[in-house]
Amino acid sequence: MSRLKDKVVLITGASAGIGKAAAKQFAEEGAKLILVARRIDRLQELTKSLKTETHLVELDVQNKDSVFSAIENLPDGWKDIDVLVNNAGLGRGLDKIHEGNVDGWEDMINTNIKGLLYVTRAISPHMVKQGSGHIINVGSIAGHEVYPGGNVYCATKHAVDALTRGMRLDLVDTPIRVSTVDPGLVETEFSEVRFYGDKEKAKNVYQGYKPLEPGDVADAIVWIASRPDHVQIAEIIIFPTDQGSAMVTHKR
Ligand code: 8X3
Repeated sequence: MSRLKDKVVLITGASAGIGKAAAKQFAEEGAKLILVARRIDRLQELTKSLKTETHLVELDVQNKDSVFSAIENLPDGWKDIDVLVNNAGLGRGLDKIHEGNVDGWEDMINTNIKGLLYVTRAISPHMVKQGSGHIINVGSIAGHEVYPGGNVYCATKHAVDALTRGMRLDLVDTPIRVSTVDPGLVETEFSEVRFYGDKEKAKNVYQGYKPLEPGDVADAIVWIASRPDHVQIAEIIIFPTDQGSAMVTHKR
């Protein structure tokens, strides 16, 4: 039987991409899901195909008060979260630093760093109290390398890397595990959001080679979460076979 059967898994950014794929895979393992996203209609649509118990939370992780009150007000039966997948994240623009869009910078910092912190701060005390739990952050190769125009996005993902390592240190005297999955190029809505809805530009990012699919990353997340309690996978970096580094992709 799967080690994830009846575990409560909370996924942020669950309405699309890696979060959605992870929801599907955790459901197949028999986990109970708290799905968090801004777009509740998309979550409702997703749950129709999930054969497991779900609880949906409409929430923008940027909103500090809403994050804490949503976690505080989880209904009975959903309060004891076993696995937190900090997946919500976005990129905004690929402009040089002197031409950057400041609102886009704030969006990235507020979601990728501050949102992740709010959710973690709201949930981790319960994990410590219950004496079990697993925090899985979704980072990026941009947390290990910097590329032109990546400036603030890369900074936020470097912050996620630092926070993952910091959390692991702070929680070492508890049974809580902390892991990160850091993908390279995955075909999701990421580039469309990065380029403010420019579908053509976004499509171009994934052309000429085979990018990762969201399910490839979800595979790693679910594998990490299903290791025995004494096994803590620190970090997994995943590239498509056609990618050699953040900057090097082989286009055929
Ligand atoms: C997204 C991957 O390489 O576009 O995190 O930064 S990349």
